[in-house]
Amino acid sequence: MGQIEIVLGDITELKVDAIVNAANTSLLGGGGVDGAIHRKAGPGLLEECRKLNGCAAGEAKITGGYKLPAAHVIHTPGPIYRDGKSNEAVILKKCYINSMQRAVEAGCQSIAFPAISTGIYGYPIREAAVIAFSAVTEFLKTHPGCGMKQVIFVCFSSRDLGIYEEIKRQIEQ
Ligand code: AR6
Repeated sequence: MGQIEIVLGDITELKVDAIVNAANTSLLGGGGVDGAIHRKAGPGLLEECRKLNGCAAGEAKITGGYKLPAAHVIHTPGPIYRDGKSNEAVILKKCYINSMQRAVEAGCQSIAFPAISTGIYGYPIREAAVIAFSAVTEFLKTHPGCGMKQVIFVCFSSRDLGIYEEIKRQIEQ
């Protein structure tokens, strides 16, 4: 767990090797964190995304960071939350695992995640945060020597920050 940090703030301001975008399957931009990332990265990002032919929910594709301080953006469409019984947890876990995989393949040593699916897509924050921690912890355990030194969970509200900190404490016990 030593590599995992939680911060409150705007993911578009982080100077890390990769930030993760909670995208949609078109990869052509949208609202929320997706909109913020595209606005700050500039039109080059959209141009590169157009060539990717979209992305299925749970999968992840990597691009450059353009005008962002981050070197890369990893785009992953999360599940749209329906009732909690429609494969949402499986898809959300895949978002974290596949994003870690893309980052490691690109030689990234630091990565920052937003709380995927918990905004416009309606995933309950507490359940989503448990999945975020367990997926990343599992990836780091099963990929020793992958070179990932720092995983940052970026919370956009102090309420989300409190929930993430509580879950981290529970897991560390
Ligand atoms: N930095 C960090 N976190 C942020 C930022 C930011 N700048 N802005 C929002 N968040 P959402 P989703 C948080 O809605 O639920 C888009 O239209 C936000 O508070 O961005 O996966 C896409 O194109 C929440 O905790 O993504 C899709 O259509 C988290 O990021 C759809 O929204 C995710 O909220 C994806 O919905």
